[in-house]
Amino acid sequence: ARAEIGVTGLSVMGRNLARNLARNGFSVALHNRTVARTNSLVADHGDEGDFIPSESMADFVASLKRPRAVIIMVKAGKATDAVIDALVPLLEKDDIVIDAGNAHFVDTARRERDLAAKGLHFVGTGVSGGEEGALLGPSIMPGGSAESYRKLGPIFEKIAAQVDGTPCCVHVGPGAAGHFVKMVHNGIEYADMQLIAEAYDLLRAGLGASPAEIAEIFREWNSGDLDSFLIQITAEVLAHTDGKSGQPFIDVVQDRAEQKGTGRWTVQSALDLGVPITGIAEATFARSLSGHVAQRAAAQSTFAGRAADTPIAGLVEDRKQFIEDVRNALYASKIVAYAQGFDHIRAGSKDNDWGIDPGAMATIWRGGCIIRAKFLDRIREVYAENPYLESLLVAPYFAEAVANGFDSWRRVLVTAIRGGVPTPVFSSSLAYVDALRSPRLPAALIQGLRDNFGAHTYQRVDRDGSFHTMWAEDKREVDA
Ligand code: NBP
Repeated sequence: ARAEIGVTGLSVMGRNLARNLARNGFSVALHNRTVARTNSLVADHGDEGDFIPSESMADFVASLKRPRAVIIMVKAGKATDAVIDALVPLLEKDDIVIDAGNAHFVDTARRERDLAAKGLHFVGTGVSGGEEGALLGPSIMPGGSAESYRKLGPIFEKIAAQVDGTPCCVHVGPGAAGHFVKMVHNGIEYADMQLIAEAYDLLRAGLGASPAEIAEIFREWNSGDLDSFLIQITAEVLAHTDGKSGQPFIDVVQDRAEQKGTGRWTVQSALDLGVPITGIAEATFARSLSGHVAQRAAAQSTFAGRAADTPIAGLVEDRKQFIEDVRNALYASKIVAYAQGFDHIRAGSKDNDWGIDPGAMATIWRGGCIIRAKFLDRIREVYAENPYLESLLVAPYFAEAVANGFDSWRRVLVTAIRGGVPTPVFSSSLAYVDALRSPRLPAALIQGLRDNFGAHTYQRVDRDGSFHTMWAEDKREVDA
């Protein structure tokens, strides 16, 4: 046995991860349910490093040095359980099973418990960066035991993306911490993409600009605070012309956004933890809404187009100002989405005793992953200064950016609402900040109503204790 690490599941992600490992000098055992994939990897890239292919799971396990480290990179869900079931009987105490797919963290927690009972380490690991990241350096978010990280850390840190000499990989925390953080990362990605889409929609409707012209605006934005991978590829996608029709590519793509589940899981978990991640939730619902084709058709014929009194183009007087306003609103909304995502990570960490360092997450997301951005350096700095910050929003740098954006944000939303352009994440993000900074919320009325119909009691502003008003009687107040 000579392989230092193994990969089973050699579709696009596993194949590229295995190549990345081999190119970095590790000897890699290879396995895939369908042998043809293993063979084609060796045929196409066998010269890139030391690959040890096996047709059977037993030979694959036998080719690994002990304690063994096996990466599973298959379709998340049943396939992962099938592979674990085939693998585990062949393993021995202290071997490490790494699930690098997009597993639901609840499944990861279950699998870790099951394998721990057999003396095995199970390491649920988030991997972000898509196909290219897997090959050239992803952002890696491993959970599992500290002991397993002692072996895996040096390998993962070597194959991860590097930013300013720092690897985009850190031991996130025990148990399912890694997959939890990857899930929230994807949730933030949903919000980020929806915000970009709303900005594009506003610019297109407000300026009557072509996708190619809007691509230029995004290209310019990418040289400032908004500098990020997603803004960069937005410019690329908007500038692209469809080869078949000669139309802008964006106009020949069906406007129904798909999802694989990580956004939904993020929102479900946030509901359980009571964390208001409004941006991610609105972004997830916006994708769902886009897919409700029959409802959209019915509403379109009922309300005729955008149903606005004044088309948005007629509302934009100063084009330059409008572009700047959209930019500021996008940046402020993005800060809100990240603030909410980091709140979610902190709540999940507290609930599960994971001890996740939020600043370390910002650090490992600076490179390799889909949400990589200059902005994450700021988040890293903010948490380095104060890891117990109440909210990213109140850190001086972000507070200033949000406060500076207020006027733009409101102007853009007034224009969007009058012109009938839907901006769920721009809007809900401003509402979130306005609610947080309100000295008094109408939640007091909710409490009054709850006490009225259900005797749910309330607290007073001027006295300690819980109280109930006898609504159906003489409305006297009693201690509850
Ligand atoms: P897929 O998610 O398309 O899965 C294909 C792989 O799963 C193949 O190797 C296939 O084997 C194997 N597999 C299946 Br399906 N059912 C199996 C079973 N019952 N037993 C054994 N193997 C089985 O591959 P991918 O796109 O490379 O993604 C791999 C993982 O990485 C997923 O969890 C994904 O969510 C995650 N991820 C993907 C990206 C991305 O950008 N694509 C990014 C980050 C994370 P076969 O060849 O025999 O059919």
